[in-house]
Amino acid sequence: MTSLHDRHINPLILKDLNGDNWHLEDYVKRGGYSALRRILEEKITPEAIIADLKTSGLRGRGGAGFPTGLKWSFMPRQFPGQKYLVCNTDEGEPGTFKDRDIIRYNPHALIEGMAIGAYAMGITVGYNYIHGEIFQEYLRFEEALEEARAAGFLGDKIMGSEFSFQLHAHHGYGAYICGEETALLESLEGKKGQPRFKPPFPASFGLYGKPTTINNTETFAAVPFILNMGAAEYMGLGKPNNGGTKIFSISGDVERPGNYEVPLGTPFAKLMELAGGMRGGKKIKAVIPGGSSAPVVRGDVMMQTDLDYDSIAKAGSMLGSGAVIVMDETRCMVKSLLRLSYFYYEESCGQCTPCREGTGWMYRMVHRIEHGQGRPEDMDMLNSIADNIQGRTICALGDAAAMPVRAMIKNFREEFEYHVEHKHCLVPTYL
Ligand code: L3W
Ligand code: SF4
Repeated sequence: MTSLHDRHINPLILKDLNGDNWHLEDYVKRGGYSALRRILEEKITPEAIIADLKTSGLRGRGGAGFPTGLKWSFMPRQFPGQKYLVCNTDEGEPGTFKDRDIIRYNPHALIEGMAIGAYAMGITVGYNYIHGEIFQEYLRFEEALEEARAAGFLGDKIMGSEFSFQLHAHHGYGAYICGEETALLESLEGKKGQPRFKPPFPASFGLYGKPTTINNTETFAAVPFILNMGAAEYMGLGKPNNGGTKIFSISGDVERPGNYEVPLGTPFAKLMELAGGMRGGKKIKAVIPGGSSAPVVRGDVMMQTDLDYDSIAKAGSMLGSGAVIVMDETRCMVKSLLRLSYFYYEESCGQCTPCREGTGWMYRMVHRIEHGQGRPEDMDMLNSIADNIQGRTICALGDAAAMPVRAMIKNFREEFEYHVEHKHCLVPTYL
């Protein structure tokens, strides 16, 4: 899967990438580092940059959609000690594969975005935490860092200004939970990657207990484009409360899976068209619109839904990280849920009893339904376990494990009941 195609709509981050033009000189030819240069030469104030981000409507692209300008404004300006900037490239959500393409094909957009963030929040040290299972991308990012340092875009007195910023890459070990921001910080500190209680949020107690701003790769990478094109114009690409473009990683039963950058608010049907439609002309059955943590939506409902935070919420799900998993009429929902529930069971860090025990319990129940040993009361029992996990854990993994279970049973209960009654799948085998 690659971002290297021309089927985006108004792309910014993925525009004009051909696989080889990731180097600093290519990025500069595309207008790269001009936002940082302008900020430093014209001594644009941090307040003005943060105000622009607020106007742009940029929201966190990692899953929660928290307003970026607001997050940046939390960073205490006059803090006497070290403050940190952290990028979360620990992309592990099933279905999500956009951040790896950003650091592989346009790494300098991230570096410039982080440098601008550091300037705006008065931070001198940053880290990019990269998922342990992606090696080439990690090496690519290290190369890009070297290029930026050699050209004076990182390091001491950037472009001859008084602004210094040291940025380092850190390669994780591949645990999904390290994508949760506080587990990531623990891991970066060299400890076991387990989430902390929030609050305090990283904004006040982050890396090594110091104020820390942590954003997703795509969020930082959007920043130079916003400042170059103008915050209002960026906002206008999308719709109110849903500014700008978003990269959607579309996978599953479509003809052309891959990353597509489109304005927020683009109809899902349009994204399907860009991705070549359903593979083999089959019918659409179900869509998980925001990474595996997002509740599944029936295909016919999704075909009437726009791709923005509010519209997807109205359809009963979440835009999340923008990973769109499409399932056709041949897919068994019980089997799909079995895969998902195994993932969360496997990835639970084990700190909270509802998550540690509940994910295993749900997995074993879905396993027995799938294998012809289900009981009529199992669906209600699964809902009850999910209820007892959701909202009762330290981090969002508990919710992420519970939501797909509830949504699958709500939207496709007949398939679960058929499995229990007939001890095999409802989906006709001839399809
Ligand atoms: C200061 C406050 N800061 C909130 C900050 C907080 C965080 C951001 C959002 O989960 C979701 C999860 C996954 N003072 C603050 C504050 N903040 N209130 O704002 O916080 P939160 O808690 O809403 O979300 P989260 O814990 O960051 C993220 C979902 O994303 N998800 C995840 C996908 C995984 C990937 C991946 O593999 N790359 O993205 C997908 O749907 O389930 O719900 O920074 O500190 N008062
Ligand atoms: Fe760990 Fe699960 Fe608790 Fe998160 S919810 S801290 S993954 S046990």
